[in-house]
Amino acid sequence: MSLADFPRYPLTFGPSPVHPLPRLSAHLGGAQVWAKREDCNSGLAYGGNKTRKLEYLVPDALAQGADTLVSIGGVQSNHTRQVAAVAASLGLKAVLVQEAWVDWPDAVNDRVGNILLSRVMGAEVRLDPAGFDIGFRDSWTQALDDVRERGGVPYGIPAGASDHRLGGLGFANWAYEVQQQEAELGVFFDTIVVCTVTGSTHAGMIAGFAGQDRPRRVIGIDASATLDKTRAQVERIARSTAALIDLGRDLRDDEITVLEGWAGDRYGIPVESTLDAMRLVGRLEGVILDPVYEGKSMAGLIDLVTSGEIHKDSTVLYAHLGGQPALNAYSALFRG
Ligand code: 5PA
Repeated sequence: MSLADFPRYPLTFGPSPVHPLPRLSAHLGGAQVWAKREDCNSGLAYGGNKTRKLEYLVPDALAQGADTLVSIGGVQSNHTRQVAAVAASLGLKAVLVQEAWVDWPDAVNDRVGNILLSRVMGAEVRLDPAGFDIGFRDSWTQALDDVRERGGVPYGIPAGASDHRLGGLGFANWAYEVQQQEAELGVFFDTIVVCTVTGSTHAGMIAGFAGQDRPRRVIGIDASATLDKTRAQVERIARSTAALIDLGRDLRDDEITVLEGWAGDRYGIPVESTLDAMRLVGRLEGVILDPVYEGKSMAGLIDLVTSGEIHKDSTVLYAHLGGQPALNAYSALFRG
């Protein structure tokens, strides 16, 4: 089966916007930096990268007769907020396990931002004390069982909609969307920079770009601070997605690049480079990044461009994957 053969339920506005970041590019004095904006890709609760992945999971959920989407993430998970929005828009229920992924002292951490939005949209939110882990969890299995016990038909969506047979398809499709937009804009992005945690965003891109003629670098910036798990998951999902869409060859190891150095010691806790990147892009471009994901991947991009690791002649596409609602739980960092 090729990618076009998989059913896709539209949840986005269409191709997400692509535009240059001229003041950031001038400031860095190196490569030309552009952004592709998954943070405004949909009218469903601000959208984001999961909305795009879910376009390929929803037909499967509907075909199975599901009436409840069951998923998992941290208290400020963007993913679970997008699951809540998609469920609402389809007339389904949502059960969300919200784990204590980040030990963050903000007094309103479990009341504002993403979790607030999920509650507004009617999701059943279950707070769970477990810490950060991108793997499968008993609490999630329990939530699936609870729905069945009540007589419902659950559809399980793992963390970040990643470790799922169809999880890589949304961003494999993104790769083809980029190719189309390049043709329209008369530009070629030789380097893509993307934040990676549960892995299927980056992995889907790798599989999608691998099917195109012109080679390019797809650089994943780790924001999990559990690099080995994330790298293994990216590799596994990239290979399974490539097989699923009949790439016709194995991926080479050099097509899978996850860089460390900008996550800090812990998932969800911004470090100085994260906050510097957020301020820089906010002040120069009026573009908002979050302290958990995009601030970290942008910090990576900034360093790679200024060090010349991404060459001066490069044209770089920064994948902005969303995440701004969580900023409400980090207000103390920006008071002074
Ligand atoms: C997330 C993920 P992947 O998990 O597909 O690697 O994407 C990383 C990522 N940017 C990048 C933003 C804004 C994200 O929300 N978020 C998770 C969540 O629960 O929100 C899955 C971890």
